[in-house]
Amino acid sequence: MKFLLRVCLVVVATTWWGCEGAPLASQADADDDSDVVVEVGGEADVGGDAEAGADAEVGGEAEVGADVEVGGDADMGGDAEVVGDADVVGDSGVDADAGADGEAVTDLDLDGVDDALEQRVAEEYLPFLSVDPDDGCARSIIVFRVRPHPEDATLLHVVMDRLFEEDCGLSGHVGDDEVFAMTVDPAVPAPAGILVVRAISHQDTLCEHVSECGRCGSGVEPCTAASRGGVPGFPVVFYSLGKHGSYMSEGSCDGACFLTNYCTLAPESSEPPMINVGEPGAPLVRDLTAAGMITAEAGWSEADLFGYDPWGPDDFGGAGSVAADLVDDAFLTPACRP
Ligand SMILES: [Ca+2]
Ligand SMILES: [Ca+2]
Ligand SMILES: [Ca+2]
Repeated sequence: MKFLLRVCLVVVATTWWGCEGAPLASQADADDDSDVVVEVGGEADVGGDAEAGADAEVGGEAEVGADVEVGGDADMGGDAEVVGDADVVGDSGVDADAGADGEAVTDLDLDGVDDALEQRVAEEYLPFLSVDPDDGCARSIIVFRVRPHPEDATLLHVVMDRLFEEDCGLSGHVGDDEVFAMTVDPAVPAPAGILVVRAISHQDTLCEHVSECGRCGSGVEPCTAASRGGVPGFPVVFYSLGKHGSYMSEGSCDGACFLTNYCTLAPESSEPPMINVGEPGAPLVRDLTAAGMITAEAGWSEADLFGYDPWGPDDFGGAGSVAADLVDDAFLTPACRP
């Protein structure tokens, strides 16, 4: 079946999302019976008027407005402003279709991608995550962001921010944010659809190291690969023992940062709970404790980390700002193809 969403965000002073040109179309076949067609563009769609029904469908105007401020600050230094609104065309058609077979298209974060597809991509295209079996502070979650790739809307850009309760390496601290990002072709099943992965360890320090690998032809190193869920060929993200610096190869990790980082290929991928936090203009999560991620029940005990807002201005404990991580262009992996 085919769902048609027409979504346009006009974002002043931002370049990551083009609405002024000819419509871009992306068609993602994530499963056998669901085609999600996304058309972006057309001033007419936005300029008409934001329908009350459409706004209600996507979560309410008040929420959109409030959220935009956060995204603007984080992404554009406070200059970004959404002047248009998301207009979901064909609500009745979507609803009717949903009633027919029990599936619904939901796009609460207003990026034009079915949120269910975002979730599937995060789960199915997740790399092999190698945490050292001897790591003494591995308690963690992943907050992620999936959106159309800004340079090619037929691809998806995925940012995954792994939040550890603690960095227990040299000069450790409570809270630890370690990011990798990737470009995914949702039309190609994993792992082949994982086109390129980039990790940055110890970002903005003397120890910063950028590593990238993938299937994007010349100039991009092939990834170290491991089996995930019995399927071979998944790229490996290495987290250094205790410090959790992330690297795309064991060789670039071992001895890194003045002999403080060492990695090993774990026997199993370490996959913590994951949550889609939405987009800067339309967050899905504002409190990771209320969302059931950072909770005493899950074993978390550092009071500073409870109630953390992944889109708020605060740092994650003694680590960096998650909101800044999620919009950091340093993690914008290329829109390349094999
Ligand atoms: Ca979405
Ligand atoms: Ca998204
Ligand atoms: Ca760390």
